[in-house]
Amino acid sequence: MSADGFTAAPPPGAREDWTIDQGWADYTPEEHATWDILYERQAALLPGYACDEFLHGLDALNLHRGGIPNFDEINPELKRLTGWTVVAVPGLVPDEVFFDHLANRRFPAGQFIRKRDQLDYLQEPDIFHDVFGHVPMLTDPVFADYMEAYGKGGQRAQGLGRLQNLARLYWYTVEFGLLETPKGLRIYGAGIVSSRTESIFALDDPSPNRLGFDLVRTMRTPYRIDDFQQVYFVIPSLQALLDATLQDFAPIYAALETASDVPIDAILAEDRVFTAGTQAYAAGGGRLATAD
Ligand code: HBI
Ligand code: FE
Repeated sequence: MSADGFTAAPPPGAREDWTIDQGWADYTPEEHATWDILYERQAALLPGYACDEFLHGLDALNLHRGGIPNFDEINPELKRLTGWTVVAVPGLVPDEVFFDHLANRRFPAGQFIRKRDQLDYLQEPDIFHDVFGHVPMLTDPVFADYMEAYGKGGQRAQGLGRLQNLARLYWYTVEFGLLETPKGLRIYGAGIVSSRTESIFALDDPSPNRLGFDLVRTMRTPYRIDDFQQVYFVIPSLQALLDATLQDFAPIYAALETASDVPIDAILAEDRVFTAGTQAYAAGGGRLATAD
């Protein structure tokens, strides 16, 4: 939001709600091939890493047909399963626009695909991150409700000036969340499943802390957008995640006004510890820039 309180105007060619046509016919053969490369290596890696709900969603939407998915082909099935649709946007959209889409069960997905020299990492969400990473989980009815609740909560958090806390919840769940299953820890976060290197790091590397999810704890923990996470939070079930959000956040936000941030690598006495990480990766300065 700008200083005068108005949302930035959509860029030329975009609608009032920042959506654009996907323009599927205009993707080049090289762009379709980039999707295929990314798809093939993630699909090969993810059994044993991603949670069953994610893998089922990937199948349900038939995302493996080859090339960049056409939203007109995904949407009827997604809509039938959970009432969600995917809409195309130019890239990051203002927070309030983002929340309004989520609150109405529309997921805004970047229209563009990354270039070949950025296969492993980019900060702006492209169509591979948004569609491969986020959309499969939206086929799960419980997760679908959680995302809508997040959109509605975002609108309230903005009014209460606590957006930073809610954004941390999004980061540590929707983007970088882990799920405890009878088969072991599994990934459900879109930022992890859409990254080959972070999928391996998040589950297998001894560096990061892996701690039980707690709503307030998560909201007190800063995050990094430039490298692998130093802490991942583990939910016991998607239902438990949804249940945690079905309460009035106003008293929590009020308490957070005076609560301090938890250092990103800290383990608290009350944390449920899955992994007490060595933090060796972060201490070594990270290596994302030279990954692969
Ligand atoms: N826009 N397209 C897009 N995708 C996002 O994930 C996104 C966004 N705008 C704001 C935003 N995320 C976050 O800052 C909010 O969750 C707070
Ligand atoms: Fe994302």
